[in-house]
Amino acid sequence: MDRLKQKFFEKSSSLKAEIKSLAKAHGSTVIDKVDVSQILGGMRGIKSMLWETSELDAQEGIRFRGNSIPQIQEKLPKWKNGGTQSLPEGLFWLMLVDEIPTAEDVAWLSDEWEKRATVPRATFDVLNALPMDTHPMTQFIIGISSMQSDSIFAKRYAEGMNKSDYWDATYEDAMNLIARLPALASFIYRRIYHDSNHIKPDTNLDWSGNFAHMLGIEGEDFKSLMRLYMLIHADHEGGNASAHTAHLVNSTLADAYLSYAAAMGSLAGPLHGLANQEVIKWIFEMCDSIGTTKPTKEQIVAYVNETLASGKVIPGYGHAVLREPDPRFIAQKKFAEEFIKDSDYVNIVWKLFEVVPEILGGLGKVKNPWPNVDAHSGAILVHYGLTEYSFYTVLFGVSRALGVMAASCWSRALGLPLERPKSVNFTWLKNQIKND
Ligand code: CMX
Repeated sequence: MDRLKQKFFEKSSSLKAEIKSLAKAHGSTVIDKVDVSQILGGMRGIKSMLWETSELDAQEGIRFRGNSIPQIQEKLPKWKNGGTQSLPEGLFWLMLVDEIPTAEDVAWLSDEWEKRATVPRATFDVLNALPMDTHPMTQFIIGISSMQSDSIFAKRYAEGMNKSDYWDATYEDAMNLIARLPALASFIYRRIYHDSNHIKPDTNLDWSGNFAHMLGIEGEDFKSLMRLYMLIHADHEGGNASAHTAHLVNSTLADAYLSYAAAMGSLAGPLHGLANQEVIKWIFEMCDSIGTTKPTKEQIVAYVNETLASGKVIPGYGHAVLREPDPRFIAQKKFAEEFIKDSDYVNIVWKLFEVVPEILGGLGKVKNPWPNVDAHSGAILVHYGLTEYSFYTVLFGVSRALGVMAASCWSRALGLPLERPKSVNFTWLKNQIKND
């Protein structure tokens, strides 16, 4: 058993036993109540899912095993050959076993993913058969699904695997799938935007550094950006649409490939991960409409108001849980302040940060007028030459695999059951209110 798997087995076995006895002793303890606005309002805030890897606080933002973004940036090891950012390999380790890894652990995980990174030829053939204008997220989902025939979980399940081994097969699938994603995603990028001029992996690099290399954007700063990007998008507790989708699908014992492909379908919606492409598209349209890439604050305010008046949302602003500026936005802003001098699009993002919250706040209905993670990422990617914004959500998706795959390992190790909440119809709801 490898070193990470061994640790995971020990940690998850003891929690499993604890959960079993807690369920027996306190199964009927009432934790929370549900009100009508939650039923009608997209189940906001209903506590109904176990998710070990991270938790989201409305004010403070995401905490990975109790660690905020600045804390993980400080505690997690960086690339052994230099680089300014902590490695997402370390975050996966932390999420999976609740321990800060050593530099040696992280180097081991980089090597392990490198060994598992081969994407099957058939997947490339499937992708090459798709029309070039198929959205990159759709290609990504098809690519992931096409690898499902390699699922160790599905194979062992068909052979009659004992349920006490589910966690083991899930761990193997999770590790293989994560390892393959940079090659899959960069294949899609190079196919669509660089005439299928593919770049071989650099086996001396870490997972994100190699991803940056295979995308074809060289330079240490872009590698650092990819490490940061993969770190901050990885997990946002279990209730967000992509994580929840993975959790739901995986609860049927659908394997990691099927669960993650389904999660990517959720991420591809404009209210969720697609917002990162929508933000920069909207900024480009604003610049075209105003006729400059250096708009004044007054021009920006007018454009924001125009967008709202036409019945559209301001992409990159608002959140279902957060009630303060997203720490993931702040982390990217700090990166841009340190590494990017004089980018018109980054300056626009910062001007938007100054004016949009007041405008949205003035509408009186928006619960969170602050920027979320998607408000900043596009402008930085454009600065480094990754201008093809239809691809941006794939980057988000590669990172999100770290959280949802770690969580799937936990779900199978803890033996969490099939997810099955109760739906009601409107008549039932009205009668319930009347009877109350
Ligand atoms: N611009 C304009 N109106 C907004 C808004 C925004 N950015 N954010 C919220 N609102 C509106 C909602 O559309 C809703 O209006 P109606 O009552 O007319 O339907 C009202 O304000 C109340 O919504 P809310 O409770 O504040 O927000 P929700 O929890 O329902 O939705 C979110 C959250 C993210 C979908 C929403 O803020 C939004 O659409 N933002 C823009 C898209 C975006 O950036 N999504 C990315 C989120 C992060 C991620 O998952 O990647």
